Amino acid sequence: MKLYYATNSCSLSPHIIANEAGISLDLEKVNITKAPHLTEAGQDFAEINPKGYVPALRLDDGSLLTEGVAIALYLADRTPQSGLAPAEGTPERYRLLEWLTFISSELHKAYSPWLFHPELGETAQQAARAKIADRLALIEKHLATNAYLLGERFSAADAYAFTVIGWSKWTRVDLTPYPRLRDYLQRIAARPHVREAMRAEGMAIAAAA
Ligand SMILES: N[C@@H](CCC(=O)N[C@@H](CS)C(=O)NCC(=O)O)C(=O)O
Repeated sequence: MKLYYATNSCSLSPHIIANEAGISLDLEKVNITKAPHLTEAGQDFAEINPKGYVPALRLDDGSLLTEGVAIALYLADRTPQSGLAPAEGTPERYRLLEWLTFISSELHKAYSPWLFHPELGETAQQAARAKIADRLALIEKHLATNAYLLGERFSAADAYAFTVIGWSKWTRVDLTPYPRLRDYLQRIAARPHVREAMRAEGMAIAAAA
């Protein structure tokens, strides 16, 4: 399988999940900062994924799977023993879907594109920051009684949350009101498979908070 990724982007999440699941991926970097987005092999990424964004996963049958949540579940389900995704039909599975959806629609898409494009204006950015603050407060509360989003065990949702909330340092989202969240991010940042994914993508290995 090959993961199309961009450094410092949401594609870190499936990369972490693959590492944690013991799945070895081929990696191809995409430059999403310039149009057209070119892969490191020089191909226009739109020819590979017409949606134009990462992550995208080339499966072993040659087909392409897109959307971070779908890719996260696909990878986690390859190794049920990893505990990254509870089994289908269990109550915990729906909790995982609940968290993945929350991170995707309420956090990921509040940080991005709004906080990465100053040209969108200070009013839009302040509105995005206010929404993000409310949502981080919910996670902070959850972490009062849970080590991870699904309870005591690291799951695919934590890989995604770590990736997205990790953007706070570049987007002026203040994490000081959330001590448990900062501790959670640091615990995840210390995981060997997380460090390995970050290193492979050329990211700075440092505490996320
Ligand atoms: N709905 C997609 C969104 C993915 C997304 O926003 N990817 C960003 C990086 S975090 C990207 O590749 N942006 C480049 C672009 O939109 O041109 C998903 O959840 O996977």
